[in-house]
Amino acid sequence: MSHEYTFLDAENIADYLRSRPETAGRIDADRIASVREIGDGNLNLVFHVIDADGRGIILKQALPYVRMVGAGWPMTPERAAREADSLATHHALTPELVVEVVAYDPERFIIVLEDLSDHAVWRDALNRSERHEDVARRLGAYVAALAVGTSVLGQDRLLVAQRIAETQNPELCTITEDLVFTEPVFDAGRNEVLPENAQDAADLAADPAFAAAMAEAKWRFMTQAEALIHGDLHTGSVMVRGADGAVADSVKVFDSEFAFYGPIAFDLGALFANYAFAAARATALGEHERASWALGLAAETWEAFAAEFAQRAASWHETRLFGAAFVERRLARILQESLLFASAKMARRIVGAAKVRDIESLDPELRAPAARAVLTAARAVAAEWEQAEDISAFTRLVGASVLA
Ligand code: SR1
Ligand code: MG
Repeated sequence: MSHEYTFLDAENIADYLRSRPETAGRIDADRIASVREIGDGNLNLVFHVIDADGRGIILKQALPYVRMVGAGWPMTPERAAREADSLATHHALTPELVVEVVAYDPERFIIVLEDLSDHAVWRDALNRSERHEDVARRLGAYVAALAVGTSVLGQDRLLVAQRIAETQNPELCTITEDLVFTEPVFDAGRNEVLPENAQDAADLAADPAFAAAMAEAKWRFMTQAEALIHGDLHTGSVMVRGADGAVADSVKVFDSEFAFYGPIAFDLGALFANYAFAAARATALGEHERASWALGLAAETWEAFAAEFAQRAASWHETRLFGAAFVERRLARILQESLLFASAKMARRIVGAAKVRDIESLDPELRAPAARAVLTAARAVAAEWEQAEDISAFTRLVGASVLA
């Protein structure tokens, strides 16, 4: 399908806002004071617009290609519809934890979002060695809310069937299937590592246990339509507000264009992997106590998820077959699958096309050992995920290399 539409820029944004009555109460389009392009992700344009009274708004526009590569990698802008829909769905379930969608424009693939410019991207805060407390716990509760609230556990099964059909996102899922599961094993020409890590990447790709785990992970990702998951829940998809060292006074999840009905554990695994990156960075910088704190976030997220999931079980749709024993078995399976997905996520961000600043912004002499530690952790978790009985398995397997 060809997509021809006008891209937003500093010159046309005021006219655009005037054409969208939903934004009238949020910003004065006739008195725009500043427009700044702030997109730092891999895919889209993002503008922060402020009016003369200091009121702000965010405009996010999907391009018909992958921004980090350019027009050579076409990508459906319909992903913006998936993002607007999933943000609205998740916001309805946990309004305090998800950015608010003000409007969606399906003709120009623009999402108008509440202004969160008083927040910081959590990854950036972590990379500044800051500690915002209670974020990991709230993210566990967020995943549990959408795990129950969008699945047959919390919704009518006919509605779930309809939502599965409406939220298909095959192009974005294919990115994940390729970059996250296949390419760490079979390089498609997009992988890149420091020369010092070339052997580590080769060892990863040649590890039969890792390849077997990636096959299991990819199969589950492609077949387990459990809940409307975020689909890309890394620390760069979370905003935090509050003082360094204090409990965050606000946590907001955003950027869910990869959302689809998939495995609940995929979102948890993404978080666990990103805690491992933060820990590896802290270790590389000699911040050992902070490294333990960062890796310990996995337990905080997991325990909050498990508690919230179990608590919501009391009031879900089917409580006869899906009783206490089912909850216990499901949690045990989700835990193991979270480790499986975390293994994939750790490996892909080190060897694959889209990396993370936690590791990339380290000086090369620190970056190579940090990258090696994460790959060692990915392989250790891939070898043992099916034996994991509690979250301490993740901390132990990852900590052996990432905290050393
Ligand atoms: C081509 S998009 C590359 C990556 O950016 C997003 O954050 C997703 O993780 C995706 O895999
Ligand atoms: Mg993103």
